Amino acid sequence: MASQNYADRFTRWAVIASGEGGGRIASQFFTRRSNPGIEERIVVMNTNRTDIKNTIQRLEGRFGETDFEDHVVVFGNEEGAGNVFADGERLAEESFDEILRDINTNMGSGADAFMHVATLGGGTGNGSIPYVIRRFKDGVDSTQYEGWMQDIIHAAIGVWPYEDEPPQQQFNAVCGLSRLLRKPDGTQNADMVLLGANSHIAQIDEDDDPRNHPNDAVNERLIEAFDLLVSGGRETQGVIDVQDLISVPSQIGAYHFTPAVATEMNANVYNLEYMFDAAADNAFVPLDVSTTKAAYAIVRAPRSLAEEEITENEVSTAFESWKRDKGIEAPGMSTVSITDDSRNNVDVLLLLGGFDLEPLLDRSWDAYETHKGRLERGRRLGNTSISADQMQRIEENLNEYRRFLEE
Ligand SMILES: Nc1nc2c(ncn2[C@@H]2O[C@H](COP(=O)(O)OP(=O)(O)OP(=O)(O)O)[C@@H](O)[C@H]2O)c(=O)[nH]1
Ligand SMILES: [Mg+2]
Repeated sequence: MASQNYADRFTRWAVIASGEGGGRIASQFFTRRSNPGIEERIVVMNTNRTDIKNTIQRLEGRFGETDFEDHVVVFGNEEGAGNVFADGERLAEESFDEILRDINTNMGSGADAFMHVATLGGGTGNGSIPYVIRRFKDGVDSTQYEGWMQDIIHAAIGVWPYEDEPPQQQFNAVCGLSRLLRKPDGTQNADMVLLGANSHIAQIDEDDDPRNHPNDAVNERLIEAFDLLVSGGRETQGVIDVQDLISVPSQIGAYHFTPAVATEMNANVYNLEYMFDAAADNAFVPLDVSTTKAAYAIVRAPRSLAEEEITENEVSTAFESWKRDKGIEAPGMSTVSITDDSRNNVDVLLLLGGFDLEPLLDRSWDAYETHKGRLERGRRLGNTSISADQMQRIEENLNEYRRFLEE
């Protein structure tokens, strides 16, 4: 990539959101003046026209007119998937050609990496996103689509339901995680799966305005983490690009991550190791940090600091020593991303990967079993039934992925 212009040296990310929650998370991109690394490459899919309309109205009521509407893709001829992921998947399957075409027309001259966004508690986002990723990974028709469409990196953000949500939502989440990680045949699906749990993210800052819905703070934090991730792949001294994030984790078969973020840390007060600690305390899912199998750190600092105290070397040394201190034996990298912010504040994103999933799944497993039992007893919930064989593969794929983590 030697002779390209400045913009071409960044990873060209695209955001593909599906479902109501996914759409609301992605809607924040339309409230900003610019989206570095993403530009106009945003698609918000839904099966439910009313959901989309509400999201747009709510957004424009707060921020004025946006061009959200130009990025909307409605698929399927049913109003929503009624919390049944098998329905969401079927609708995406039926409309896959249109979805692909609409994605294509929203991508300008192409993209290098997709960030797929879905909540895992519902039917539309959860049903369609793992399916769309799988179809891309299996290869889209090369006679119909441009070269860039064949060879994209697929990362995903999957959002876990609140702890107090009913069994069906928890069941969906467990199945959604399995399907993001693995195709039905047991091979790898997404190149990287970023997890965040609603209850966990919502309690990060107890100063949140209680008049707001906790989703608002959660959605903002998710986008903040994504912004930091994108910033790590920009023209800095050392760069962590998406290729770096996916290659080692995929090789070791542990490619789920969670972001852990600390922002606006005053560099005159705190040292880097303290900042890493603060970030790790704000991980987006419950986890035992010492079980991390791959770890990345992206430190965003104003130029003046990056040249003096927060250099690539300092960050790398501090990160290695922080990992040792936490008992983390994991490959990974660190980088400094520079802002032209005049304040002395530093933002830190840790991407912690391959950690033991037990603390997260523990909260949902009983509910998962409860709902699975209802399905097995033949209670029809939704139009599409999940066959016993499909169900078994979904569960076995997740169990096998977890067994692999223990090795
Ligand atoms: N973080 C976050 N979670 C949300 C938001 N909206 C809904 N959720 C969660 O998402 C799950 C429900 O999924 P939805 O996104 O509403 O469902 P959907 O993808 O539209 O699918 P259907 O409505 O079943 O067609 C629940 O676990 C909610 O707690 C949101 O704006 N932010
Ligand atoms: Mg919905």
